[in-house]
Amino acid sequence: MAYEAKIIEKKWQEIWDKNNYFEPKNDFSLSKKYILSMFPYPSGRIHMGHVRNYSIGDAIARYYRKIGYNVLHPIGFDSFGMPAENAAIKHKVHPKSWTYENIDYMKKELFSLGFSFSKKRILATSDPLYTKFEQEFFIKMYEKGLIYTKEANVNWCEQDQTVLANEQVEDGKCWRCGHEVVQKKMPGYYVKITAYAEELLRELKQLKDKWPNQVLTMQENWIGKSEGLEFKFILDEKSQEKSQESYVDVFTTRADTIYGVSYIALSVDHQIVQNLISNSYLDHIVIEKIKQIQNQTQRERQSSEKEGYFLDIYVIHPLTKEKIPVWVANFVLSDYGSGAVMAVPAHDERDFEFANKYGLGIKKVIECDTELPYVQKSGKLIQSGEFSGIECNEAKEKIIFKFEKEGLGKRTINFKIRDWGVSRQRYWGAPIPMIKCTKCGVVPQKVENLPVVLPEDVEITGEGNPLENHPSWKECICPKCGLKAFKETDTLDTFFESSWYFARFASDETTWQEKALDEKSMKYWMNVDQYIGGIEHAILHLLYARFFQKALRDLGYLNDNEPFDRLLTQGMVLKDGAKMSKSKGNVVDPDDIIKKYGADTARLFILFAAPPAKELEWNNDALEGAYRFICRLYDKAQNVRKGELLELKQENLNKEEKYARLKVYEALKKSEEVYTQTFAFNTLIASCMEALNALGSCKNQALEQEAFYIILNILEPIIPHVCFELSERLFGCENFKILRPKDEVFIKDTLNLAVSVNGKKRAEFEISSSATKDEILKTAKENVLKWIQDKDIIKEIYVEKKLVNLVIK
Ligand code: ANZ
Ligand code: ZN
Repeated sequence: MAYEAKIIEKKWQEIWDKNNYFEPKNDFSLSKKYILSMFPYPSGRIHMGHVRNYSIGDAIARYYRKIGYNVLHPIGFDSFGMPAENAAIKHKVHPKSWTYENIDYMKKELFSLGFSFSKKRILATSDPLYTKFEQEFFIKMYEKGLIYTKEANVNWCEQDQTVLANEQVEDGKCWRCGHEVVQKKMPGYYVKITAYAEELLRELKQLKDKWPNQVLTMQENWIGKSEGLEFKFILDEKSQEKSQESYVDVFTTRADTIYGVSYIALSVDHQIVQNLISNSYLDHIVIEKIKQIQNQTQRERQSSEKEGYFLDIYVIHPLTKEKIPVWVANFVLSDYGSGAVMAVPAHDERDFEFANKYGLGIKKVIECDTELPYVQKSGKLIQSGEFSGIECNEAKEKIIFKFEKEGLGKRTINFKIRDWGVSRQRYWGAPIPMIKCTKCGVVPQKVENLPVVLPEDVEITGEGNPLENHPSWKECICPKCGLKAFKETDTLDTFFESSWYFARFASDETTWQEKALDEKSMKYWMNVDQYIGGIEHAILHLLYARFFQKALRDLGYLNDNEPFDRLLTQGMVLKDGAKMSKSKGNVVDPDDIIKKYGADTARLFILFAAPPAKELEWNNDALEGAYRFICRLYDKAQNVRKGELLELKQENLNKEEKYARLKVYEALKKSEEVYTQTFAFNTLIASCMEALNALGSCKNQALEQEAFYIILNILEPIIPHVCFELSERLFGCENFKILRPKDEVFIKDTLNLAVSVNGKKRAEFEISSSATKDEILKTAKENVLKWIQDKDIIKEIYVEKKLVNLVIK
């Protein structure tokens, strides 16, 4: 019986299919595990990153199934989005047929890898049924004030001709195509993620040790909570006249440094700056520069060299009454705090750099021996009036207290996170279910008329919004007044779809037609026990999904506060040191591996080559190695006695046999922690290999049987086809349950003892733990004959289970 991967893989996939092996049970009295790997975008083919992601998830899901859990392990497709439209432009195919053909192909690929996904709960987010409920959520959120529309500066990608969320701009470039992002004022819909900023931050604490630290830190920084003081600097009389404003509001986290303020810096979009421009108080060169800065993203402004201009106006310091110059500066964000900064060069990096460049004052107000800027939050205040001599943290509190008491300012909390802009000017997305009526303004669609579906007859040219350009699609009747109105022609950001698919999966599929989310299922299946996916989603998807969970909870759809209990971020798959990607031409196609070696080899290799969270370097030799291991397992199984397990008595085993059995049980013991805690599959596989080696030449049938029974069980989640096949042949498949480790196997029945002569260690020997003291001393002497020959032994000392010491003359 040679190992024929193709035949057995096909056989078992059919059996699993026929018996609905991997469908979740609707028996809610069982203990459950919801294991989810991030669903793929249907780009065309499965790549090695997918294979890795799904091999990890599948191993975990199969393990829990094996130990008796009711397991939900679904898969679907994140199927709206730009690439479908780009394909339409390039290959003249309809985005819909391109998408669904890809889905069909990728489904086949996924199932050929033997992943234990539920087949009844497969979905694609571009399905009209999915759109229907998504639009329902949109309307409910809109009615609750969690979605609103406004005209605002947005990130615009010229290449993709669409708006991007802040989270989708990376270093001033489009996360998708890498094109420069520009600022553009446009109307759009916004999701009020800021309403949950506090909760999103607070609950990160509960995810500690369950999510990777790196992800938690990234989310914490992105949410960016700061506590500080907000207060006014009054403009002097002449400056009020010029700027038509009476004061500048600033936000500071360092109220303790207030005596060190030497200038005020305004953002380029600040009202005062705008007023000075329209009243012609600024030089045209300066105006030009300001406009240039306005065209940059906030991020670019911050990363460029510090740049600014004196505005020729002044404010009065509220405590010292000094006259302080006001500047406009590129590093001041217009949408953070009040868009103005009280600059303290002596104690802030940016303020220092700017002051140095433009020769502005630098006043030290915290005692320190180091060079400026001194940015630590410790030390006593100096040159700070009544607050001099006080520790800065305490002084900060006192100053805030004073400002609040005298009505000059107030304690404020600011968040960096911004509301999520979800309008996209593209075709292949879920239409935003809103109507624009000239009489009634913006009106939601009636829920009973959902879904609002996309027209099929569109021309996709890459220029302009295809729904806007469609001759008739947008025309409709206003649900409020019945007059002619227009549909919103923007579609939703695809991250909207991926923000709730996990909840949809958890819903019993027999309820899918009627409702978005089935309450009983939500209670039972949510939240996801183990989520597995790429680190690239650390902020974007994982933050949106957490928001959605909370919003849906508050709309009464589900109960849990957090969607994902535990998160594993898998490392990238590399080849020749670089991420596998089409553009680098270093991809290995999973299909080729399956064809050549079989799915089990692909799975084994990918789980053996590196711990899941680490990068994995592709290695053809290791791939061959994985294949050879499976062949060897297969080979050895030939000699194993079939049928019922024979009785195996520990005391009847010889030394080699005991050792082999110990190795098998060590692997078994390890399997539990690997599958449920560490996910260090590589070490578990190594243990199985070791056990198989130790079994080497053992001729004990009972031992071999037991060893195979256990090893096949341990490896089934990793190489399921092979293990199912061999288990069936050897034991009949129904036996396929994991054994508990037996303690007796771990009890060692020999001792290792050292022998010293006059305190100097001379030898070591192994002896049965049941040996008597006389036997031990006798053996000890035999081991050190060389040193005690012809000598008188005056003392024999035995330290129990440790050593023998012989004292000679
Ligand atoms: C004076 C000061 C002195 C500051 C000092 C810092 C250190 P985080 O922690 O990120 O919230 N700031 C306020 N509004 C700003 C804006 N719109 N654009 C850029 N910077 C702004 O940062 C808060 C600090 O960033 C504030 O505290 C303010 O500078 C600056 F030794 O005030 B600070
Ligand atoms: Zn109307």
